[in-house]
Amino acid sequence: MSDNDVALKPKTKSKPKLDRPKLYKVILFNDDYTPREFVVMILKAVFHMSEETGYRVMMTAHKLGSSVVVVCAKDIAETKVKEAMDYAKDAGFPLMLTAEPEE
Ligand code: TYC
Repeated sequence: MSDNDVALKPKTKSKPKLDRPKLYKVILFNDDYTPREFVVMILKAVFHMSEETGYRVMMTAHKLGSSVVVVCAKDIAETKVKEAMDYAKDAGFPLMLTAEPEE
């Protein structure tokens, strides 16, 4: 190898791929006691849904047992779940929401 030659080292290290942070689903569960209008009010206040979207999501949970409300980052999902359930608890309703990681 002369002085001008550039020694090309085989690349042995590869950059570790950074995993994208997992997304979380906020799930709304049906119950027999929380009034429909209260559920819609929560969906509007906490999740910024329109009346129509809130009504549709509420009715999906009412008919099928549960409904996905939103998919977002873990901390946002958990904060919204707490906010919504705190509202319900204060009003004396057993409304249930959870934040679950997406597969
Ligand atoms: N099932 C309730 C009722 O008939 C309404 C309701 C809908 C409650 C959706 C919770 O996630 C829910 N009053």
